[in-house]
Amino acid sequence: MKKILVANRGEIALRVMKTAKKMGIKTVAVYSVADRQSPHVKFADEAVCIGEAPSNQSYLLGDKIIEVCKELGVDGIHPGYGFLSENSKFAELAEQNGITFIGPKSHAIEVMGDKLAAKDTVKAYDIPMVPGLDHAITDIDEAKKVAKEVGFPILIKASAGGGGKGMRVVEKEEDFESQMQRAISEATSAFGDGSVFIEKFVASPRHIEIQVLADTHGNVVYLFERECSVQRRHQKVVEEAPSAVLTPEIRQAMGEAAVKVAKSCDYVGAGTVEFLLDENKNFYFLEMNTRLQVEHPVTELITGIDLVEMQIRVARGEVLPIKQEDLKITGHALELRVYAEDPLNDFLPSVGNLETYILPTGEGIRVDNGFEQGMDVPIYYDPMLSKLITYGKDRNEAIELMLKAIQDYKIDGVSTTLPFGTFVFEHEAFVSGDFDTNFVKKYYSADIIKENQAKEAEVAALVALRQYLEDQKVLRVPTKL
Ligand code: MV4
Repeated sequence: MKKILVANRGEIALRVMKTAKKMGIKTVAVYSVADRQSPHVKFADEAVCIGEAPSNQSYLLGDKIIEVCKELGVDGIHPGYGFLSENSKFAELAEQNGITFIGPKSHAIEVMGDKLAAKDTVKAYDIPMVPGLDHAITDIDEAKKVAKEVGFPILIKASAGGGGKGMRVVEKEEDFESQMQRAISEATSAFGDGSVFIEKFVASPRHIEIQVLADTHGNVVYLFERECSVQRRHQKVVEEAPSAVLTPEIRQAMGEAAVKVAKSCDYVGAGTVEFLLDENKNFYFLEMNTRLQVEHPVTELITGIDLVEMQIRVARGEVLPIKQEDLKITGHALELRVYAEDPLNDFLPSVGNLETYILPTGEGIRVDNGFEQGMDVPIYYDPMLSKLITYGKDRNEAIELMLKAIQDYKIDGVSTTLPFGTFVFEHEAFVSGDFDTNFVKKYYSADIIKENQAKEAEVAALVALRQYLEDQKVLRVPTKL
């Protein structure tokens, strides 16, 4: 593989190109007119404008991207995350044109993109799953019977959904039919597929996911877990590796289950198997994400493995150079997603110009960033500016480093999730490790950040006053003479 096109933008496009460059592989960027001045365009060896700002006129134009590959002699496409990364048709189109899709085969993408097909595929592999119905509801009486067996509350999920879209909790039997009808019509309009199924509702789960790597020779390894329980409305904000609560035994059991999930769909490349962990530390398979994830850096830091390098190597047909017994966890890593969103105003996107934009630096600090001072944050895409990542010898050290790095990250012109990060990393529940996916709902309100900011302003005023009085003393000296 001599030349890779990165079919993405922002921090992940840069992240992929950095590894390609390290491996001596040429890089091609594609960009929309809104991203003309973006760092990923400047960093690439070649760059091609593929259309207007809206992603359906640029980053989602699979045919156009394949055309660019053919014109420039590209032999591999890295899709990053989002956009075309989990589009099985695109993966297939690339392969049909003799270009390697750096990711799994279209079959694996397709199966894992459909929750019921995924459950069906892993069924023979003895993977723990949440009790419920393993096929789409067609018979209401059957569904009601299963709901009563597993016990209310239950959760209705859309088979085509993912990331929480199209889920409905049903508290009691009387509500079952109406909620099911709603779920079906929501799923039909959102995904063009009205298949829904039911599961027992796990009320306070932790979200734990396992990173896997697979080659084309049947080797699969797991690179331990990431915990992503701090999220709001299914949007992750803080991730860490390892989880504060997994024992070595559960870690191994989850890791081995994840490897089986990967094997069940002949997975190739880097993938993530999501699990729920309940209060009694039972874990259940949820779904598999067939891409490199946003939060992959925390795994890289605790394992010392460059996941993008591994993706490229297995895409070239190489045998995985790592064995399970070579892998171990060293230290602790945290990630805060820095979004241009206003945590004081319901996390609404806060677009504008990055008047000040200065990144924190230092040992144990990594910033996967896609912006520069002076740039506008475009309204067309996900408003994530960067990922702030810290690595320490243990969890407390990573937390301390993170709090300092947030202080040193200077952004003016837009509101960001940085103050929200301070709230999380100072919170007793986070620090102690006693939290679940309800963390934000349970503890967060804008008032807490406002109070913190008022306190900080008070401290700043006191510091200024003391300095003023000191200055006065010095200035008075000559008049005394
Ligand atoms: C669940 C659940 C409770 N019980 N399934 C949300 C996203 C999708 N991947 C699955 N999700 C959930 N499935 C059962 N049977 C709770 C969630 C859930 C959740 C999962 C992971 C991370 C954050 C979450 C927030 C709310 C609900």
